[in-house]
Amino acid sequence: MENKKRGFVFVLILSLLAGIFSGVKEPGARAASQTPVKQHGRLAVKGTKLVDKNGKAFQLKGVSSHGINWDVGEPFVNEKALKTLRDKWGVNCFRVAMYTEDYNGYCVTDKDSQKKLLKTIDIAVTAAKKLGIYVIIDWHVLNDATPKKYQKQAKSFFKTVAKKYGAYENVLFEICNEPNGGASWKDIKSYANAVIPIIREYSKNIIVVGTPTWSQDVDVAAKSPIKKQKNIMYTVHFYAATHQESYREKVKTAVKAGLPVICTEFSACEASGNGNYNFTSAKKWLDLLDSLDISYVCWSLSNKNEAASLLKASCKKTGGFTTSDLSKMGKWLVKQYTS
Ligand code: IDC
Repeated sequence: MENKKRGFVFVLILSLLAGIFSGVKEPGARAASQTPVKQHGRLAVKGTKLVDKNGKAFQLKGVSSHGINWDVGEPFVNEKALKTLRDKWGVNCFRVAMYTEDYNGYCVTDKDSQKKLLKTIDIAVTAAKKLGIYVIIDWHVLNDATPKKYQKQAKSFFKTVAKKYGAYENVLFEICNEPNGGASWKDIKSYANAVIPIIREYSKNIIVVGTPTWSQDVDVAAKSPIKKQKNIMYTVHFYAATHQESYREKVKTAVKAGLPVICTEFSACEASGNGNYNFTSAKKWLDLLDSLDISYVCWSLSNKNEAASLLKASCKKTGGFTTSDLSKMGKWLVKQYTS
């Protein structure tokens, strides 16, 4: 080959190789350029559906922290853990759950602990923003039964977090996890009508409202939804070994009546968070929710020795989990989210 031709072929090969290698990015960099939030932006409600910035139906597939007021919850709320969830578990949403009345809950603890709880929420929101995943700030009403009990504290809490994070595209607000006991839909609505306008001063993002009987009665909420507010969703929670066909019917009824439903908490175990798994029932639930484009979030990222924990009790890592760190529930979930 003449020198000139040889030179040409050499340059051609070099440019081909350069082309190939410029397409091979470091996995982290690729993930960052295509994060769920970059792709889907600010979410909204259209009819019964959660939609993305292009108005297309969009499903959140998430994991919830355990209570950040407990040491089985708080340590797992960190960027490294959330990155593993995004990159290896197929998760696009993290729920940061802060109990209000149970042990060390926001409304029953001292000022220093309250500051620490706010700091943990900040870690979750900051990490989620950086990683481009959605984050739900959850006011975890449980032992307190009615959200009316700490309405004053809730108003002040949501003012703080909405002011701080309300402009972020990736933040959702869940204003009462599971009203129960005597808390009627009327009580919940009265609470929601007090808290929603405060959030709306700073944010147009999705607000999730709990429903009566531990967030099971979406059919009841559907009969009388909250008026004059946009981007409101109503939550149904299920623990598949306890809640079966009749509870799935409630979801169908609610959606048929036009209610935008989201599932911010579920597991395949019993409602106690423990006991047996029923993966057949759990699969039926996810199939139903998929068919209706309903988002779901699994309880919980913890190594507590209970069935709902996604990590084994022996897992001492707080991030960078591998398959061997996952409980039976964790393995099942990752399979659902990644296949
Ligand atoms: C459970 C935790 C458990 C904790 C308990 C406190 O898994 O470790 O001791 O709360 O009462 C819910 C609640 C959620 C529960 C979960 C399992 O929203 O807080 O977590 N559950 O019982 N609703 C139905 C089930």
